[in-house]
Amino acid sequence: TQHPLNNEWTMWYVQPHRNKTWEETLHRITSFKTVETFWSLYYHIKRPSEINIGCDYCMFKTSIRPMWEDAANVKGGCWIASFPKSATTELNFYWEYSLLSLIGELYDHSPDLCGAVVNIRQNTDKIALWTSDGTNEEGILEIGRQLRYGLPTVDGYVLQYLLNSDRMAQQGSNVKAIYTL
Ligand code: M7G
Repeated sequence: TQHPLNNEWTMWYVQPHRNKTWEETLHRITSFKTVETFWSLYYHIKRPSEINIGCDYCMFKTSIRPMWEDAANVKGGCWIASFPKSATTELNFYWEYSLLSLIGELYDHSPDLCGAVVNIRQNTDKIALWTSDGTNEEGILEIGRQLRYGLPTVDGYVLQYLLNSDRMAQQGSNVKAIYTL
């Protein structure tokens, strides 16, 4: 027997390519809606620390595209945690924790959640959980507090909530967090 999830989810992969727009580099891997199909996908693909620099994984509710422009994201934002390149165990663990908290609907405000993204980059890797309502302070903070439990307790780790509209408008430059935990 299969154990149904509350939502159907889709896993995506971003592989940068110099002759393509960002949207063209976004590839859908597969969708799943049971605990068993989640785990068979998860064990089949590489851990975040094993994928190439410049690449991302995204896991979003199937109805939501993993981009700022989607109707579910345009007024939302995300909690972002950064990991030094040496922290591969922490990165992989936190990615797993984030995915399980999404599919398991761990939060009172789970309906606000859209998905999760891991960015593998040259200097610092990042994991972000995207929520749909950047004005729902109570929901954002409840989700942020739960997310803190999965982060290493050593200093240097902070969670910052950024609005997607600010990230869209200020590409490249430093976007100011509206909440920090
Ligand atoms: P990033 O991959 O989120 O993080 O954004 P990084 O700065 O650490 O690499 C890199 C670039 O990808 C952005 O400046 C955009 O040009 C493009 N990009 C990323 N996202 C998530 C989006 C998106 O949702 N929509 C669009 N149009 N471009 C995006």
